[in-house]
Amino acid sequence: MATVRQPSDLDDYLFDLRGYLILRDAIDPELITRLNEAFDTFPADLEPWGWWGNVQRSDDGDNAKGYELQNIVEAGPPFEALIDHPSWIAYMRRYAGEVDSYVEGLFIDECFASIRRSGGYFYLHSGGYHGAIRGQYRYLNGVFRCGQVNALMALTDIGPGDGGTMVIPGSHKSNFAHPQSIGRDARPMDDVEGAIEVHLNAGDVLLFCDGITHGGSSRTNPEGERRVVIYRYGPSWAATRHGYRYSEDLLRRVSAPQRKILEPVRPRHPGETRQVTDEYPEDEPTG
Ligand SMILES: O=C(O)CCC(=O)C(=O)O
Repeated sequence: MATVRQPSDLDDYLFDLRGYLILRDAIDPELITRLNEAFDTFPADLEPWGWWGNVQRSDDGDNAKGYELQNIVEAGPPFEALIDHPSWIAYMRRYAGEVDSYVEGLFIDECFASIRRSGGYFYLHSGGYHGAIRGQYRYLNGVFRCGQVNALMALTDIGPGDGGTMVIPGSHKSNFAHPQSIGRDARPMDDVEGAIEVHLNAGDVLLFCDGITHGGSSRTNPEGERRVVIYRYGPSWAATRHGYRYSEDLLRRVSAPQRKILEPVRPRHPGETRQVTDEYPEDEPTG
């Protein structure tokens, strides 16, 4: 069993200050290889909004110049290994898991694979100003209460010109709209004052509160592609953002702790005698 990486005092300090952390070497090379091999099998001819099993192609318009697959946890074992990955799961629990409350726990409300090719970018969005509660950053009375914390996992090296994620450090607490921010109008972030581009090596993970102003820089390198997987974690009571439902096969196959993240609130059917205080018995067999 891999060691669970725990957030340090410095992690807490930097996450609070900046709204993001970089977890270096978070995914071991063997899993990176398996994830890249899985990417190689994605059907290239899948139409936008076409389905591949319980996974749907869902490109961000034409801006990303690439290929996105939503509900990617349904695409096989390497993606299942990411659900409660030991390098970041303790961070997610601490920052978004409603610690020390009656609804303690996590839920993955969106997960997707993203390939970005030359010319692609992701527009500037989010930030503390008029931020949705879903993406909020909060630390109060000794506990974090973030509405959503993302793990953006690099499967390829992402350096200058590769279309790296951009963030405005500290903007998760911003009380003002960025003067260069003009809404969801597909504006790239490249020349936005205060924004920095995050460079990652394959295996690194960018962990960020969704309330930070962020986006993706324009990919200028003509060759190759940027490959990332993004899992968004929220509190146990959250709902799936786009309405995807995890299949019974997946829910049966994964481990009990993983199932609890995918389906923290068990559906209740007429005739069941489970008490409401017995929402998710730990000893329930999952196979
Ligand atoms: O693709 C990226 O680097 C940024 C992704 C993003 O903006 C998001 O997940 O909300």
